[in-house]
Amino acid sequence: MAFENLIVEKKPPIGYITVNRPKVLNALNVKTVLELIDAFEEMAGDETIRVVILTGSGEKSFVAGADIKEFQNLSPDDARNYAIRGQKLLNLIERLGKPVIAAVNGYALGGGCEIAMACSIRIASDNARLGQPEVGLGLIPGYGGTQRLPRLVGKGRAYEMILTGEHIDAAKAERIGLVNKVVPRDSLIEECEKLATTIAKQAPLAVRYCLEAVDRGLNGSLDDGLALEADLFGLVFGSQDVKEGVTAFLEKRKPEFKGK
Ligand code: DAK
Repeated sequence: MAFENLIVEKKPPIGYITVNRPKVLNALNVKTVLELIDAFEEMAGDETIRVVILTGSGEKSFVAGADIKEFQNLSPDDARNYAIRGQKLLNLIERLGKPVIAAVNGYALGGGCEIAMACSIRIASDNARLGQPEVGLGLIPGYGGTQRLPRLVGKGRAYEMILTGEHIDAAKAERIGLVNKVVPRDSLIEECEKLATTIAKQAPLAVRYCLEAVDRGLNGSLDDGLALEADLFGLVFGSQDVKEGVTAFLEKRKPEFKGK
């Protein structure tokens, strides 16, 4: 599949999606959102890909938000379609069935911060700056920022970021739990690859069910989440991988998981 605004690579078990509009700091126009949907669907359907790394081109930016130029003549109907497309993309990332690591290599603002929050794990370079500046444009976050940010950092800190629109640096983002880890810019992708490789060694079905249990569980009550965990725990016991994992441990060898 050919992309105009993305670089998409596969080095199994890792898939790489890079937003490639460095001149506008990788701002997301409609075409890029549509291409991201295609690229993530492609990664979801490829069994050789176990973890996806999402990043931005250039030295300065992960994604500096939605492309503000496209907001100029947006009708209410356009805005509605805009929202539907964006939600489709972010839900796809969050429910891909395989982990997505955001390699936050600079500005992650507005829709950029929201995309990073839909990823399973965020690793930031030391020059990263994150924020939800929408109120300064007369907007509110529209790709889930009002929902995912408080879930990650708590209500007070989320209010502070959303209501002031201020950017925070990588160290603060790590301190409040918005990113998992901060690493030097030059080793960002390498650090993400190390993490991806460790995850890719685990049983694929178990990884998928863990993602589902955490993601769906967080959206409901504790009782519903525990019931879901029990169901998935039962389901995973029907897999060949659980037999392989347990047998390999007892035979003191490395397991060979098949994802079945
Ligand atoms: N859109 C379009 N162009 C952008 C851009 C953006 N978000 N961010 C940067 N650029 C462009 C700049 O216009 C500039 O272009 P030229 O002037 O060279 O043509 C180029 O990128 C370089 O940017 P700067 O010259 O400004 O670079 P600086 O280093 O001085 O500043 C900056 C970097 C990131 C602090 C600054 O560029 C900036 O503040 N950018 C805007 C960041 C921002 O406000 N982002 C949030 C956008 S609002 C919705 C769902 C979601 C959303 C909306 C609706 N619905 C459900 C309906 C999402 C909204 C957003 O993301």
